[in-house]
Amino acid sequence: MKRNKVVVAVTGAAGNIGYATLPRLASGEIFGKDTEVELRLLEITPALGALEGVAMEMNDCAFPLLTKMVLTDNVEEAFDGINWAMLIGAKPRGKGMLRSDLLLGNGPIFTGQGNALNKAADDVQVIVVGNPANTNALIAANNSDVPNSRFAGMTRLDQNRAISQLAEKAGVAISDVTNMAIFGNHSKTMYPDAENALINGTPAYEVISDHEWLRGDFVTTVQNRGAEIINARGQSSAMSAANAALDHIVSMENATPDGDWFSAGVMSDGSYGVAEGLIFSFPLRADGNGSYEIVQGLEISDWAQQMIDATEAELISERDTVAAEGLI
Ligand code: NAX
Repeated sequence: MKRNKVVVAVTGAAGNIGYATLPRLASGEIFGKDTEVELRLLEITPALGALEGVAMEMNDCAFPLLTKMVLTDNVEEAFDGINWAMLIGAKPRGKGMLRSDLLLGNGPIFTGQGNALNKAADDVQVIVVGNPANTNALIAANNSDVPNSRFAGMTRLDQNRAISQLAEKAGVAISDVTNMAIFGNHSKTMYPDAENALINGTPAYEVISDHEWLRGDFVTTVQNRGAEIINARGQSSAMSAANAALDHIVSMENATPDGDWFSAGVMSDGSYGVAEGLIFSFPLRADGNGSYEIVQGLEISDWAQQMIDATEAELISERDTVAAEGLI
């Protein structure tokens, strides 16, 4: 999509993922070298000082395309007239916290932000990164007049992780791996679908003869990669998460190359038998004008169906938890 100017809100802009996101948004790499960028940087009040520091660094990058930055703790101001919302800010999962605690702790952030998105531009698109991303996106969508199809929960990092694993195993370049779908939740139940992935146009299952790996370590490595990075780095993925969120924007802004697809959690319309109304990751194709379709007709083996059923069950339970609290 060609624009002269784009206005992007980034929540949690002083956080780790925000720090890795902002320079690339302003560099021209995401929206093109002819598109001016205005940034709305939202933080909680105690983090505004840190945000000032990030903004100083952004100024010191002297990006020619960056026309304006608004630093605020007011969500209405942050979302007024925006074309893209990157909802990154959320409370982190503390020690001993259950996933349900995280859901209920972060839920109210996304009711308020969903509501404030009513002030956005008519073409606004939303990518939710803050965890639990799928259900946070569901909460935001349910609390907003913006059409449901504009909300996505990020599973692009999982897609990128899966592509990287397949490329390494097959000994090919990253760009040789295509058609990598993630089904379901951004969580340990997600299903990275190698059965429909291609390597240089050939099914991954033909190129990689180690099918035990494809159904075993490949899946668990992708599912557990976030935890593995925390163990190694002492902090959760930030550079790769920022990169994935930006990849998502590029994929939504441009027509998907022929025959390929990308993944994001979007509102289920019942495709693949998934309960309607969940934010569920599917293979998608974008038309380059702000719309996408869920790719239909992929072959799903009995084993894959069990994986999809498990991640669907988790998302249904998350939905029921937030519904019981009146968040949707
Ligand atoms: P940080 O803790 O470094 O930064 C989060 C920032 O959000 C903080 O600066 C905080 O002040 C701000 N914040 C909190 N509540 C806010 C609110 N109501 N409005 C605006 N800002 C608010 O975390 P970071 O490493 O940047 O991660 C951010 C989120 O991404 C976390 O929820 C994390 O779990 C999630 N992730 C999602 C991934 C995905 O693939 N979907 C992968 C990476 C990451 O784990």
